[in-house]
Amino acid sequence: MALQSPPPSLLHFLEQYPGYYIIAHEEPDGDSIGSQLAFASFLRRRGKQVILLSPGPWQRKEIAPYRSFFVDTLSRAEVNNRFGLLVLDCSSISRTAQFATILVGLDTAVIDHHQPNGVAQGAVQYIEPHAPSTTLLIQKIIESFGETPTPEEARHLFLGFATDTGFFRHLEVEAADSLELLSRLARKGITPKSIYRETFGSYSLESRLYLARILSTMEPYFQGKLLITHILHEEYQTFGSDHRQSDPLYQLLLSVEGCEAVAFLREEEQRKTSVSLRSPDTLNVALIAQKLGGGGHKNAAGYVTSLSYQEAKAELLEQFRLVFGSNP
Ligand SMILES: [Mn+2]
Repeated sequence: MALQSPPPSLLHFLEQYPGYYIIAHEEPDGDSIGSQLAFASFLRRRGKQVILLSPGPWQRKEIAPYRSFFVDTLSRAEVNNRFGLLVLDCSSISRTAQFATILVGLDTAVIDHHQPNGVAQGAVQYIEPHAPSTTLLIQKIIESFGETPTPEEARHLFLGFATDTGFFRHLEVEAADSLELLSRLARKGITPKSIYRETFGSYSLESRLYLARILSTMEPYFQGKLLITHILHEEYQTFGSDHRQSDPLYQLLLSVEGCEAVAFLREEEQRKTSVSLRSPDTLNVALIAQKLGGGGHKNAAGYVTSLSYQEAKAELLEQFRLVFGSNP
């Protein structure tokens, strides 16, 4: 399946302004940050001013080295109204926390690979739900101008692709087109090996104990079709927020025989629980996440609720009861 190319309206948008704010969703990840960095570098090469914004919080190790390139506060008075706004890896500035009210009114283009939950923002949209990462869309934009990414841009683009695809594991029918784009990054000297070492090595021992703790909370429901794990507010504090990584957790649980979905509930505050959903194959967890106020992809989705862990779990089990048509 060929990935859509950027619409002419977007290429025009990128010529139109002397400068751009580039922002992406809160809780940045490799894809949002990699997309922002590569895009900023490319636009600067074209003589544009760029201000990179990120609402944070910065929780992931693989993006930590880039934090100093991003601005995390901006007052309404400081906003340059001659700039355009580029929203990446989400389709609404409502996902940008403190910036959502500040950037209202700027001409906006949205570049995203999620199916929009509701109406996407911006007069200009490049939304390709078949793209496994936003970085591939940025690469397609760069190539649409007849340019190629610099080696540094290529490294940022590869990083986003690698993290959003669980290092290639989640690629499906879009693989052929994606790997063609990737091959051009590899020609710049960016290899899976170098990105893997940079991204998935050097974790603290504590981060592995955190995984062990979560794994030990695993409860099977619906005859093992749904596996639920969690961490409570107090414990979440104890483990600290540095270098937490849950991808290996999903990898372990999704490989359990008979498992059709995995849920990880993180009670962040007494009345705030974030829920991550994964499925190995056909079960579409994005539909459940959307019903409960979130979004995502068929096999990886999530939402945040103002419920305690116990309440959030009850609400989630009710949704899965409808999916499986039986009691937990
Ligand atoms: Mn993404």
